[in-house]
Amino acid sequence: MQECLQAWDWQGTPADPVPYGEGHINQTYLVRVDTPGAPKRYILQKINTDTFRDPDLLMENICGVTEYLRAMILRNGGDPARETLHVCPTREGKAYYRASDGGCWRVYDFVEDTVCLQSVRNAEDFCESARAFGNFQRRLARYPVEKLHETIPRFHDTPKRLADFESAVRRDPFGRAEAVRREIEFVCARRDDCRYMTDLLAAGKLPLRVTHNDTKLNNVLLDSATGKGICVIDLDTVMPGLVANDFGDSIRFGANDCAEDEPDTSKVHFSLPLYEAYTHSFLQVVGEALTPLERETLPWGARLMTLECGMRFLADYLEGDHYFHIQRPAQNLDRARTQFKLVADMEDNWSDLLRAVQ
Ligand code: ADP
Ligand code: GN1
Ligand code: MG
Repeated sequence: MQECLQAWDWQGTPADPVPYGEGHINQTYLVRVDTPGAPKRYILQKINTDTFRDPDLLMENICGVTEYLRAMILRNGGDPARETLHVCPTREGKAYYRASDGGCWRVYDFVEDTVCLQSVRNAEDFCESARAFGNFQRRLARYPVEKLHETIPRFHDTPKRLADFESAVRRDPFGRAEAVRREIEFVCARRDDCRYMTDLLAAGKLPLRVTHNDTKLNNVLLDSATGKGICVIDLDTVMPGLVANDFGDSIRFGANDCAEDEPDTSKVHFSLPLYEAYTHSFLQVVGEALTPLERETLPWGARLMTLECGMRFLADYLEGDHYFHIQRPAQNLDRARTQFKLVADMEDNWSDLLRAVQ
């Protein structure tokens, strides 16, 4: 850690980094620097290079997108220090530092006076996250797509995720499959659903847009004074994708009153009012830009992002929890179960989900 800290010119003395946040992928730390005048805070992150195989291309994406957003925010009279991430270059002017042990580290300015929520406090929070993600997508609508690298190939290719899941079940390297037969059956019964969006894409009926691809509530920062959604973070997965997936991933995480890893599924309920609130705000911001079919398929985005995420959690559980960080055994199984409960609830309320979008 000391070696790594020396790679940046902190303009003061950095305190020992403290683990921060609840992301499942990278290792995130808060660094406080006592500078002459006010102390300054930074986010120091160890990039998960098992997940993001090519940190050069990853950081090229993030720098490209944040510089583009910065210029646009400035043109519109906004405050780029609060409305977009800012990558702090190393002493050598690089976007990240490769340590002697091969670990890859990056630093962002900490976006101050914001809150990052793990669940919505009220519908207004959820609407604010919808506006923030909607604006993010709108601002990037003309970003040169050819500049974006695919940081995780086929990230939201649900049939591919299904195939990976089925392979984990077949291999069952930890002998865990027998005890989760019911969950496996749940997925198998929905095999055909998995192709719904990818078939439309393959048929040329849905456009690819610049999307975030990981639009959960804790990837947006809200202003702590006003509650306004101001900064979209966690840009590792910005890639060409489907609008419905960005919409759907937000719904998956936020449209319920439980934690993603709630062990008691009887407490997990899909919230139609929260879904309606998000839909309303999201469409207010991006609605005009969507094709009729994009709009119609938003509920499918919710259903499939939730199913896909459940399959990913369950596959990781079967494979020994090597992808998503866990703090306790069976946490990934609990996560998978909450997702499946939400999918079942969405199916039961399907006509309401469709109606809200109309
Ligand atoms: P992961 O990919 O592991 O989810 P994130 O980039 O989402 O990592 O960061 C993890 C957490 O750290 C976020 O949920 C948020 O709480 C916090 N965070 C990340 N970047 C910033 C930032 N620039 N300012 C304030 N908080 C941040
Ligand atoms: C991961 O990185 P984080 O915690 O914001 C994952 C998402 C999942 C999410 C489930 C790169 O998001 O795809 O939907 O966990 N990110 C990656 O909570 O795999
Ligand atoms: Mg995150």
